[in-house]
Amino acid sequence: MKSSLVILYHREPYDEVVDENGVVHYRDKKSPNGIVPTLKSFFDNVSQGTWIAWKQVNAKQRSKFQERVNIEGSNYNVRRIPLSADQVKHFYHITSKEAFWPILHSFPYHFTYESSDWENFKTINKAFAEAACAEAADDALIWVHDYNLWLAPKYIRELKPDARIAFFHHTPFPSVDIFNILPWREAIVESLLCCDIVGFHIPRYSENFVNVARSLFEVDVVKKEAVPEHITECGTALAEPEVVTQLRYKDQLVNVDAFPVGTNPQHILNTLQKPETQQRVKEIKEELHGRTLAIAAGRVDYVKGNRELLECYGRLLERRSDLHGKISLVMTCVQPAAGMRVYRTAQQQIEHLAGKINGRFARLDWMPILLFTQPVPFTDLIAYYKAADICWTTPLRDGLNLVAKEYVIAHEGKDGALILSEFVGAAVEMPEAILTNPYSIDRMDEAVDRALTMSDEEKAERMTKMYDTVTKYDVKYWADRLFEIFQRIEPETVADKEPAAV
Ligand code: GDG
Repeated sequence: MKSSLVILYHREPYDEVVDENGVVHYRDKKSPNGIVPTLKSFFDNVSQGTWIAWKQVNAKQRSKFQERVNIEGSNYNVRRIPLSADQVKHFYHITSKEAFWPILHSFPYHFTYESSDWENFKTINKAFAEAACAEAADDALIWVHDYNLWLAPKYIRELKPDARIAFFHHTPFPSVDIFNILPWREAIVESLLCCDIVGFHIPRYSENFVNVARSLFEVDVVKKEAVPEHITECGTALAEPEVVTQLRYKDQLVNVDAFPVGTNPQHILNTLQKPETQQRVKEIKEELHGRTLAIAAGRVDYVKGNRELLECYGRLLERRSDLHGKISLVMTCVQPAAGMRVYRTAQQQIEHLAGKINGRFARLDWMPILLFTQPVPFTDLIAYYKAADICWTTPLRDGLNLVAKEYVIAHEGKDGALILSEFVGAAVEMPEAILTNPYSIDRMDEAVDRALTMSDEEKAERMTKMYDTVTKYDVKYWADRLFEIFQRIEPETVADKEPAAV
């Protein structure tokens, strides 16, 4: 049976479990955290679905590679694209992370052209598109995720002219001057203009995309609208007053959507209520001996602003000796997959700075920074959020930033303080956070001072408003809203096109 919904995403949505007889079982991932379960929930609305992801295999594994995997007890299959280690390295670790990622996050000086392998990128995108088309019904909805698969829509449209194609960007989308640095810009944008919907987290990113498209091709703006009701229209770095919501390019009507992904508040609240989480919160508080706790959670990545955060913390301890022994910073700075040379320096910087601060200020009874370079279990993370007086999340750029939302939920709108970068998508959803500019030493210092001195009443007032926002615009809201938009796209909006020869 062909699928009426096909999702293309680089991560696999299942666990491989080997039983006592050595038989491999593919089971649905049970954790309801993160974006994968949200995307899988779209399969609830269809009778048959397919998820397409890549899988790294060696030559021996490839000979007996199982392309299609049936997920036990579910209504969807997984179609796996086998990639060699070398293909993964060039596709994911180099071309995506050294060429696209810096441009998407407005770091053009990190952009590396020489090592990029555009041909390999095209080959892999084409393989995803062919697999999607082989699995999809003629009028299926094919939903492509993130910049790793930028070219898939074009290949899909060539093979299946009547498919409804949607694309969602999880990263920021930069301004036209930055994006157009990419030497492959026309191919990328032309592919995105084959979609029925191109989605972004916030209006600024969708406006940037529209401007890029208009700079490269003759596209017509069909519709402009006000931004969603909870999005800031003016007064902060990523605010936008209105958005283009429809474009026409040749015979394709492109709906441009901007709506931030939400979290799963109930899962966080349930985790919080578990006896083991409550016990961890109690233990953390006991270990703190009344000290103020700040939490900074995230990955090692120069875009995440870890260096700027640590430098600010170092300055705080330098200028406020009264805080010595009275404040702790817990930083989870998870290492990226091995082999990404671009992150080696970022990681060394973080470890060096944390070591320097601890070396300068630590006492036998007080370590200013507790740095985790391996992921902490989810229950521990929630316990740290709950115990933390301050959540400090100040990336230089970030598509959205789920950490900020998770922290707000863990405090149930009652207490806590959120220091949030103006340059993350979530900043235009949560103006009640202590917004700051991580590029400015003064603004960062002011923000941390503000978090340390804000009255309990003001904290509660701000957190209540943010809690209302993140619980209303949760991941279910995002998913339901998108599903409604998908249903409104009629296959007929795609004008008469002949399928390409396969
Ligand atoms: C991309 C975009 C966009 C962090 N440390 C630990 C841990 N985490 C979890 C957090 C959170 C997730 O990692 C990080 O999510 P973010 O949204 O902050 O960032 P990215 O991973 O870069 O995600 C981003 C997102 O896609 C969604 O579209 O918001 O802008 O870059 O959920 O909880 N989890 C555990 N241990 C840790 O130590 N278990």
